[in-house]
Amino acid sequence: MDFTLLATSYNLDLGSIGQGQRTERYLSDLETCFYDLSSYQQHLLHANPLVYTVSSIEPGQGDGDLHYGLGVLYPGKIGDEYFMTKGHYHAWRPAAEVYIGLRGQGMMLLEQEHSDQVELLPLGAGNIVYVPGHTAHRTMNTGSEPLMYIGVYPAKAGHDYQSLAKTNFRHKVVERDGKPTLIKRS
Ligand code: S6P
Ligand code: ZN
Repeated sequence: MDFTLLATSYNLDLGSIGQGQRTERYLSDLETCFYDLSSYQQHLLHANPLVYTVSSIEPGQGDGDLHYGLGVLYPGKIGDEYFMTKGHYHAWRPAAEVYIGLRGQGMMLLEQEHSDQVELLPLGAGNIVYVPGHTAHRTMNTGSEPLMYIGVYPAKAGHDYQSLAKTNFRHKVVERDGKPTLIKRS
């Protein structure tokens, strides 16, 4: 256990948290995510913006330990599809997660692995989303300022991106009449 990580603080104006390990994802890292490939490639010809960062705090690695991370997801769109995270299952499938919205406006897409159950839930300042185990989850920024949230999850959860690499979720979330709309992929 790293006792120096028992207390930390976050700064939403800086989008930073304590001594968190920061991961950066640029548009070019998300090539399997956006359905409108020509808009995606067009965008990349002009710029490769930072889409999101995650800064994680990992005090312990035991079976009962928790990790948490501050996510900062920037606003933007590719065609009619919002800037989003890659999305993942937890490698240890039973691991659930709690997302606490701190600033901005967004949504979470949840898809259960072994059923057709799908949820599109608000995640912004004032919202909390519980992600059950065995559930793929992805976050979208549907607003015009950075979306900031904290996710708390079992230390042994891990990430499984591979299982989603082909299907890229069963649904996409696009803007229709100014609103986030869930559409089943054909
Ligand atoms: C970890 C948790 C979040 C995500 C973050 C980025 O279990 O769900 O910290 O890592 O939202 O998403 P992704 O799909 O790139 O890991
Ligand atoms: Zn997760």
